[in-house]
Amino acid sequence: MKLIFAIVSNDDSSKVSKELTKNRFSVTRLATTGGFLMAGNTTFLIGTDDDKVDEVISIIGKHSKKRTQMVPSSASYGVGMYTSFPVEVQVGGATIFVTNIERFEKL
Ligand code: 2BA
Repeated sequence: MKLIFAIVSNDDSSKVSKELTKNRFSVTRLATTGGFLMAGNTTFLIGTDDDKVDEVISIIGKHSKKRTQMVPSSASYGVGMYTSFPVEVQVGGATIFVTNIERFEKL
């Protein structure tokens, strides 16, 4: 058995959740925050059989869009003056970790 952690943009999370549930996967959604952008995202926990991992990843990938976001950055002129300018960062589609589960119980 595997546990999949999938970090998805909040904009895609409803669709991802709906599609996983429709395909009979059990899903837990956590409200999380990215450490770089400090923006909300959604982390899905999905426990599933080894042979279903690719199907889960394919569903998540199909419904998670890549997008760009502007974030403020700063540069120094070397004379104690700083200026702020926006830089483009690419976010998503999804960041996925797959881990082994030693034991699974539902009591
Ligand atoms: P954030 O940490 O808010 O990162 C948002 C996007 O900013 C990242 O998109 C990446 O393009 C960029 N970024 C992140 N850290 C950076 C840094 N130190 N310098 C420059 N650019 C940086 P994604 O890679 O698609 O990540 C989306 C979200 O997935 C992340 O939000 C974070 O919540 C999570 N994530 C990504 N990689 C992770 C990892 N290795 N471990 C844990 N969480 C991760």
